[in-house]
Amino acid sequence: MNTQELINTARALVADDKGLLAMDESNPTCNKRFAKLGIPQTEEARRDWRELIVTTPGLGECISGAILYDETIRQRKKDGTPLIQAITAAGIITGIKVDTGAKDMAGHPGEKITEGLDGLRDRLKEYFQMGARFAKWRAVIALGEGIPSRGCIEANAQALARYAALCQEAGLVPIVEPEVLMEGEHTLAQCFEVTEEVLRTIFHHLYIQRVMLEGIILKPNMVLPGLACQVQETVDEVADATVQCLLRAVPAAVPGIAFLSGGQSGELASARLNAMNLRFKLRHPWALAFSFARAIQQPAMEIWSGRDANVKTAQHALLQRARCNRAARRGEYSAAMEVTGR
Ligand code: 5MM
Repeated sequence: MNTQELINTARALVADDKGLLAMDESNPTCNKRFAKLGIPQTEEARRDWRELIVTTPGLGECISGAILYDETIRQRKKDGTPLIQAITAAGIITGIKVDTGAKDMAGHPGEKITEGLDGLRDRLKEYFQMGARFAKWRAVIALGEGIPSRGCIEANAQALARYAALCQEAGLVPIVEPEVLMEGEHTLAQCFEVTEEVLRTIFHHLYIQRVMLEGIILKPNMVLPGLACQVQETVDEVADATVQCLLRAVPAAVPGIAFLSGGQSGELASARLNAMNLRFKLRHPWALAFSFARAIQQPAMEIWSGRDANVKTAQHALLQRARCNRAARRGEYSAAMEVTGR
């Protein structure tokens, strides 16, 4: 493990007010999103979509790293250039999703455990040789009657820590992603309590597995009320709760926190990130950044809809959402930016 290289990569991922673009949807997830828009669910269409993204002019001004799926990292542009080459040319660091998905957890109805540790050391070696410099693993925690259980939190935290240790051994910065889901009637206070417990457990296991905290990025959920909760707090209340929770549970040695959007609208995700950076300026030890998939991609995908003629307009929409999120990192985002992009 080259410690300094890992630290440099982790810092670069959150430098210059940039953030990450998650474009690592597995084929079933990508196909589901395509199906809603009438886009063919083929390898070629998935390639075309990812090519559109990584060739967006100016994307590297706002995006520091792109998280790919195994199929994508092996794909080439229509002209034969490897996609990974196009990403590097744009000044973007290549990342790779390495978990093999969240599966039903035995003995724990309604809960999931993320798999993918078997053979991971060899897969990481290959991804590093291909040019990847960071990786991602997502644990999924659902809230509901009697859940999450301690067993589910512990098992997922241990898997995340073992994955992170293997990544650092291979020279890849691990993105540690615990997602407390938005689905449900739970309150913001309940999300806070569960998120804090999950994060504290994860950092305990990262310590046990000897993971160097300066060489990771945390990718958590924001602290939010459930989608079906009667009370939906304001943007500022969400920002305050999220940062308070993170201050309690995330060590200062971690260089960056890059939120997932989790199904929030692009506008809301930007507004909440903006409020965090504005209200807590200089009072948090880590960078507060983004690692959004839907909150960056969705409007562009709707415009593209699988048609070559729409590529340029879709790229414009993609860049606009990326710019809004870069502004949110500076506390300079406003709803007006959604129209002007600046
Ligand atoms: C939570 O999902 C991650 C962030 O995306 P959003 O900002 O849209 O919430 C995302 O990276 C996710 O892990 C990938 O899309 C992979 O998802 P699947 O379910 O296909 O493994």
